[in-house]
Amino acid sequence: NSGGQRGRALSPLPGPAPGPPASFTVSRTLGEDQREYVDRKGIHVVVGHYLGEAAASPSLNLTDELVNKNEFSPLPNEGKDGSPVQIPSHMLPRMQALFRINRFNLMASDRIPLNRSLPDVRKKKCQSKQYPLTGLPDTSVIIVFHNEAWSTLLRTVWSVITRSPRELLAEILLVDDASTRTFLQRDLELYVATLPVPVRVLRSAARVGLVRARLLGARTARGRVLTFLDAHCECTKGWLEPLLSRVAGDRTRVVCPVIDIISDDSLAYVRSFELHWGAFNWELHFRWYTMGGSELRRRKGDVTEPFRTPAMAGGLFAMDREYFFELGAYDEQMEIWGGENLELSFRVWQCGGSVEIAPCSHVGHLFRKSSPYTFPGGVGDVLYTNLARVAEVWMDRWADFYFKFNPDAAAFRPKLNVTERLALRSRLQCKGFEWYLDNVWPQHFMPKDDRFFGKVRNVRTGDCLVKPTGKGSLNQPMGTASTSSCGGEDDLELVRMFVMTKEGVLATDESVCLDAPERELPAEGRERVGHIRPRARIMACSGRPRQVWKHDPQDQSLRHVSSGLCLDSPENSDEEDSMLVLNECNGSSGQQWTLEKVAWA
Ligand code: LR7
Ligand code: MN
Repeated sequence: NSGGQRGRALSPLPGPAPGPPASFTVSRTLGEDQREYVDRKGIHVVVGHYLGEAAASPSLNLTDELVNKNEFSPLPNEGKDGSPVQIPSHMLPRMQALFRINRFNLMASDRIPLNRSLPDVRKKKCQSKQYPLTGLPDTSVIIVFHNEAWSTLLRTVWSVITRSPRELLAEILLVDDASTRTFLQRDLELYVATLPVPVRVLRSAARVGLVRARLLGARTARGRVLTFLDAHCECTKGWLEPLLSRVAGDRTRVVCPVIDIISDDSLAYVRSFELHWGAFNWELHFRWYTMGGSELRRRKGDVTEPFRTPAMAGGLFAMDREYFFELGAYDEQMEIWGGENLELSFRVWQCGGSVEIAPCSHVGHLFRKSSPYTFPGGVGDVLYTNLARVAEVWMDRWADFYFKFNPDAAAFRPKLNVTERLALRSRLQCKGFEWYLDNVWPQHFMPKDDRFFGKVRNVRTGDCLVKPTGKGSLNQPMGTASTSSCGGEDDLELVRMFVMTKEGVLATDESVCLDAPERELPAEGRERVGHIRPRARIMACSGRPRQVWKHDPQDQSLRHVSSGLCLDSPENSDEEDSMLVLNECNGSSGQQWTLEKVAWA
């Protein structure tokens, strides 16, 4: 045996090559070959110097040897303190080829020591905060994986070991969801046996997906708290104590760390904004939203204080073990990936608990732009069935809304069997989704009886408002769609749907609002000419007066309250064709807007 050909050849991985897939939006170009993308969780990711479009290059036969754990030995200073890895230029072709295996820079990861150092990214106040260990429950850390790379998996484990107080760490459970890579078999077990804390490897014989894999771990866990992590995380200093102390204070709290970014390109550790909270859009895709002004001011008192979040990202959280099971654990009928984070979030909130983010706890997660693994049954079918289950069980009338506007998911509705989950919901006497919206997410932009939902159409042009998508979807001029495309009753495109609240906020999904500058008087000596008229833009909803509009059902004007100007689709707008601007109100048809209700449930 020449030593080269160990094992069978794996078939090339399906799906797109690295680099941004079509569904990603380039939000800005940073330099020659650096671009920033918004990934599928709405997080900004910089795709940098190593990988440009060029990375979509060489095809490679993925043999077992290639996906081996150790083609490159770690270098002591590589990735130190979370710094980006430098790859010598002669290795770039190899690096790009290896990227395809896990959809992140495997060569970079393999060159970083498994126990690399990371910066202490916490706020000063967090660093000095005391957490008396005697009062804290211990935890089992549960990490599920399917064909994870050796270096990322073991770096996750090492970061837990080196940065958790030993007395709080009952054990680490590695749950193998039917991986096929050989190094994750015996090699892994031999390796973990040498570690200074109990690490158990549990195996699922068949691919069960992350929900049932986590359940497998949870059922054998011995710690009082379950702490879940993805298999490509790095915990930073002091990550565990804030989570456990919140659970200790109230067992019905489900506590998430701040999720920092490990670059899929350079493996750099990038601290992310602490004051993000999670929710979702009209398609039930998880999204991050930024904490608003009043909450920010309230928090000035104590920046270490955990804050409530309507939803969790899903992968990283701590929860009391007994409470986890009392509350119905997970929906076992959920497959592979997706939806379980919303299901758990709704269930916790609606059934009496809370979900929160502890800003003093920081854990890095390696964000990828696409999944490296297979989705038995097809990615769409898997995700939509899971989401359909979430809607059907927890969302009441808003399930009808979801299915009406998401036909891909609606196709699965008749086939769902959610009897057991509905029984759980009534046994636990959980509150309804309206309660959730009103109390847990008062800033939400879901349709409701107290607000308008539908299309906003200009009388002169017949065009209707359309949410700008793609390229950096915020801070863009509000778009319009032509009469023909925003058609009639059967046009159910979500980009053309808007809500208008009692307060006069005109919003679309993902918490983006129609916005315009406060009255902008022309600078002295300057004429108020066409192109300096304030444009109507789409901005993150802020609750500020400049986002307040008033629609007059009589003259059909849509008035920008703080400036007194009217939203206008002016006739003579040659170069700014189809631009919406603010003008002095004049009653012209370009300033008339009809609010066309669309039934949603
Ligand atoms: O069939 C599978 N079996 C598995 O064991 C599929 C996946 N997995 C494992 C996988 O190896 C990984 O450890 O499950 C974990 C999550 O899968 P990823 O890392 O491919 O998914 P992700 O990071 O895109 O997933 C996010 O959304 C998922 C929805 O089901 C889960 O909730 C993930 O835990 C979640 N990750 C995070 O929340 C990290 C921060 C992301 C953000 C924002
Ligand atoms: Mn992940």
